[in-house]
Amino acid sequence: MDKAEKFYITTPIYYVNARPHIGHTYTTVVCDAIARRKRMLGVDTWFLTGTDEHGQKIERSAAAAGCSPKQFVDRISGEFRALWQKMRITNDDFIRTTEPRHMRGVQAMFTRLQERGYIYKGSYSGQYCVSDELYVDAVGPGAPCPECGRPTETVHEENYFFKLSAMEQPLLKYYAEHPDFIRPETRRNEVIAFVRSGLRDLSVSRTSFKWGIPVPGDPKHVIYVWLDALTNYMTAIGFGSDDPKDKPKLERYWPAEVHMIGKEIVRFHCVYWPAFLLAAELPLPRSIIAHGWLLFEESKMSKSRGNIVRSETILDTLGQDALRYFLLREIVFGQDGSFSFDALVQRFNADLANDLGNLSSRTLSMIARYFEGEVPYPSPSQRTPADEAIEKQAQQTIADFHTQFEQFHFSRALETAWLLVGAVNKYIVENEPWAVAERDDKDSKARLATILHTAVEALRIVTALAHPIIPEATSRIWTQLGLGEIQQLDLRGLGWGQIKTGTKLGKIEPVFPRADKSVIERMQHMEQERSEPTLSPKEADKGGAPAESKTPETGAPLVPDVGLSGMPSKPTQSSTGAPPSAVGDKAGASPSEKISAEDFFKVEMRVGEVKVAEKVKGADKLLRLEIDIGTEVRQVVAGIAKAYDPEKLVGRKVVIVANLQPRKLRGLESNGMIVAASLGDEGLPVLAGFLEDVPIGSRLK
Ligand code: ME8
Repeated sequence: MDKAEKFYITTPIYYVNARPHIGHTYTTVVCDAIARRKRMLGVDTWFLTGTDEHGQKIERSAAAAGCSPKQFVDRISGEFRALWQKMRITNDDFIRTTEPRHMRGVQAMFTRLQERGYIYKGSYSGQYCVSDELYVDAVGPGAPCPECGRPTETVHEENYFFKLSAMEQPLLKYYAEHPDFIRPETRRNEVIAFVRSGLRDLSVSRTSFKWGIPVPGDPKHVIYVWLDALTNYMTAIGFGSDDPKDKPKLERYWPAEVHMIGKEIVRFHCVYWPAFLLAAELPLPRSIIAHGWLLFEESKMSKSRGNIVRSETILDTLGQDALRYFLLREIVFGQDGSFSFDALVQRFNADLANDLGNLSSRTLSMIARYFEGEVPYPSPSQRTPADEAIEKQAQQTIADFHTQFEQFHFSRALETAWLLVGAVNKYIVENEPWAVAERDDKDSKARLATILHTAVEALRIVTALAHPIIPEATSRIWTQLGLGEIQQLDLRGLGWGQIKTGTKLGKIEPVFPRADKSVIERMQHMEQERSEPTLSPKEADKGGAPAESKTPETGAPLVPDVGLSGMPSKPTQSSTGAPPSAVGDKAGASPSEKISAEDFFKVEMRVGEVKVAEKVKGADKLLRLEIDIGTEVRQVVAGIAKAYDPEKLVGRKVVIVANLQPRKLRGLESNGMIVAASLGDEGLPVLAGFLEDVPIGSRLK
């Protein structure tokens, strides 16, 4: 490999409207593993991640949390950064789109496009999806976004436009000439079909909100968030900087070799970004790699669906290697894959604790016991076909692992490495070194040395290959092998027979203590505890979310059960999801039990508007509602079907308790409760409402 070779890899910059979850961790860990391996191959590597902090969505999330956008973005961006530090992610830089270096660079990009005649002023009238920050082809207020299905908003604005239509042919030409630009193939085909179907000019400025980067010379406008966000890949390495010190970095690392993204942002990266760069006469990234989604409870893990799992829960129980190994081994890269705590623990126990953990501890402890902790000399006269087979397999493993990893087949690469682990464990069992050690003759001693040498060599090779994926455990095994710091290892020369006879082993300790079943419950419990209420400014200042009070048995928040429909929180509610009883009756908190104002303030009630309402099959009391609460659209399953026709509810404002943990009713996730009075013995629900017009998202206090 050429010493001058360089490699620049990026993750998407994550929105700060949601706290990090293992979906974000997935992309970051994949990039981290790639970057670590590249460095081990002697490649000059630059790895960038960061946070995307502008736009209406963020502005609204901050308003909903009752704090300034700045306070809001500082807090959540800090959480991303802290998580990557806790996980020892090896990013070389962390870019925030609110940093001056970035803002300057985006303005420079805007000006560059303007100077080349690709930006003009016009007016836009149409639908906009705030959640995707996307102008969409949809008709009429509230029409669903074709990308995500959420209601769109109508905008009429004087805007700056980018001549995307002019880039149609240049883009198609570029895709044709660079078959590896978009991967995998399915995404490439989708993108080509999309561009072929025709591109319309793109509005690249907004005047309806302020939280963004001002258009140079026309500060009434802020620059479209995607033009802002995509440019991070260049501003982070010095684009737009006047400082001559930044120039070599930009020249060295741009264009990036890999932009790693999730499949939902392919259009922005594979159409808009290359179009901006072609128009700006700047080099395009070498490849955009789109992976699939991490699913939890059968749908994409995301804040709006309320089905997220936090990395911290796994880090604090099984450790980072368990999470990293799971993500790369269990999820077939490029496809969607499911996360479950059961599967995580199963993988951990089977592959790490049993297979690798056993190979390491039995091999090293036998060398300690029979050879005073020094790697023994393998006697050529004592080599058998079994030793040769292991050596051959190890050499093949190195070659295959590299090829598979380079092609982003992480799961297959790990499978290849673990086949070797399995083969060596079997070899040890079949060759019974413990029985050979019982025999007190010279040949037996030489045979024992050969067996353990074969085992330790294979262990060394697997440890080296697996290091970018499970850095902590492999560093420890490396030290136990007496080989010092694994970071010093150059993967380029990895081959059989390199461990020196007489190498003194380090202190032997177990690397992966087996996890018992209780770990699953512990993780599930931790997830419930960590479920996130929206931050108030006070909490944002404190740097943490308040712990919710919980009933000890159910883990449900201690919300007085006062006519809340939709998400039963008390065991007294029927399994059909019937509405809870009225104020102060048998199902609710006794009226004499007072709660503090502080407890009350923990309940986040918001005004929402029903966008979709429909009956739930097989449940005569339940309706499935989609309610827009300003920052997002929530699915709520409410026990109000006996009192309300679904058609009449659409467009109606309701009050929802927004910070309840999600629950499943009839297999549907319910993400909040609707506030209603509950009348008579039957508890007939009557929805709470307002006489005055109240904006969506307003908080009740
Ligand atoms: O889209 N499964 O930010 P974002 C797999 N700011 N990957 C997931 C995931 C899941 N369930 N959830 C999130 C944005 N991701 C923009 C990007 S880039 C110039 C601007 C990962 O916070 C995945 O990489 O919504 C996905 O593309 C990204 O997080 C979206 O992060």
